[in-house]
Amino acid sequence: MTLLAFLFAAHADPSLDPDDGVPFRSVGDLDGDGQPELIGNVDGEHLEILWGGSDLATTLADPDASNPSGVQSMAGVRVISKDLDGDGVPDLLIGAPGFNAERHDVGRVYLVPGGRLDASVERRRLDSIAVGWIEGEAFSDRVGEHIRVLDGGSLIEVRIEEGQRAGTYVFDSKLKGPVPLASGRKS
Ligand SMILES: [Ca+2]
Ligand SMILES: [Ca+2]
Repeated sequence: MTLLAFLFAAHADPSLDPDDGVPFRSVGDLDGDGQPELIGNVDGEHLEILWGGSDLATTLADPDASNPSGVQSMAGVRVISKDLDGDGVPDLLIGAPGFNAERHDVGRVYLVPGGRLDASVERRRLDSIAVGWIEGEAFSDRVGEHIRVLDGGSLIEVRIEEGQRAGTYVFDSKLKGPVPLASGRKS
């Protein structure tokens, strides 16, 4: 059995709870061929999309991978798959709470429209395939650790657990470019 076949088989096993550490989870059919795709982080550094019904994979490279600290962004520790722009194709919200920029663990949430991806794309940097991202600003904001989609997909909620900025921040789901945490509606 190939690795891909194993991963698909493991995902199909109903005794495995995807919230309980299964490394790959289904994100729906991104390329419209009727086969659902899987997403996961195989090596701690790269997020992979495995294309259903094929042996093809797309690597979404972590912009932090070249960070001299060697600390990775944990991209994909949270992934939400939902059609946010109403084109019928699932879109991906990808949490990367360990993203560093100049400060440690500011975190990001990337929005990758499903229609931007297909099995012919072998490798992209996450920040080049995303149309926008919410970005933390201060040490240990860890944006992306807790994310939810609200109001049928029109809003994105980011929750910060600890520190001065603790609370929930709500954003319009039409993200464009970098969106600072402070521009969210705080509650
Ligand atoms: Ca597919
Ligand atoms: Ca969509």
